[in-house]
Amino acid sequence: MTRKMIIDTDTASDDAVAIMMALQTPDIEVEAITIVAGNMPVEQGSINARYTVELCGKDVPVYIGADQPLTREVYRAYFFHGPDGMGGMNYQTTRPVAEGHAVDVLIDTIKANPGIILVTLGPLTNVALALAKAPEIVENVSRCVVMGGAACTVGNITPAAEYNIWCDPEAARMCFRSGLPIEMVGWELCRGEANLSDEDMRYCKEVINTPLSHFAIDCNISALDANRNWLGDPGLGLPDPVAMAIAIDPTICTRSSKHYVDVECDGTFTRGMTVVDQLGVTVHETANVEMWRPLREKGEPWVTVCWEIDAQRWKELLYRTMR
Ligand SMILES: [Ca+2]
Repeated sequence: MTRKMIIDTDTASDDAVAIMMALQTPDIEVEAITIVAGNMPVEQGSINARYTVELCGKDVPVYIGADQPLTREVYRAYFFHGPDGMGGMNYQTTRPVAEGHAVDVLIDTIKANPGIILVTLGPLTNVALALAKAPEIVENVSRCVVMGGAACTVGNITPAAEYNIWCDPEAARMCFRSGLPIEMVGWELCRGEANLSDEDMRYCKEVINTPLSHFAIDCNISALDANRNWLGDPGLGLPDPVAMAIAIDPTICTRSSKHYVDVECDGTFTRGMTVVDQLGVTVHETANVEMWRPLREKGEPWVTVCWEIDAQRWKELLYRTMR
């Protein structure tokens, strides 16, 4: 049986690999790709997504959405992904942008496909706008896999926050409070042994040696550099593809648990921090945790936090989709 999916993305190099993985998975049917502002302006993100769709030989429509966060000024990630978001490879496509606004497409597609899987690979602006317009869509989403946040650990854009959540914290808060069945895949899950090592990248290019395997590594050349020089990781970190791997095969996440998660919007040092009630302390009636009441009143914790992945199996899934 095929599973339906819709992908919301600020398509830069790791998003492109995640999109490729979904398109290359036989039992996944991607209904639409919606572009949000984040790493890239929406026009560039849409070129990168359309090029990826074309390279995979598919026909999935790509729609443009919000070109800035709800209330903040947008902050791009050129420093990380290169001027085009694709390591300076400047891929071009003749495929047109699909007509319609991403927010309406999210609403209509989710309404038309009960049980659909929503995967978010960028700031949550489009999804928050869709929820504001049509909160009932929450009921139709079977899983909402969010690449975003940092569960009880360091951030990547500030010491406290991961980029997607930090970029539009108000939107993220709306999503985390909405009741969407979020599976939070923090950026930390792509670090360390989940990085592609030099040997892994050589394997992709020389052993798998397909147009897709070359594409996946080539477009991430800036990201590889930034990951090593800015973040001190050993190789290439691929946050969006790790989230997509879990969306495709949930058993790649080997340890998870449900918690209340809220997003810091006002903090001087902690804007965009995903605050996870890991120990369940907010259930106690104390003045210290009064601000968690809106979440408690919605019922039991519903956000699934992914804590660990099987790094070898994530890589095997990635390799399979390159062939
Ligand atoms: Ca992204």
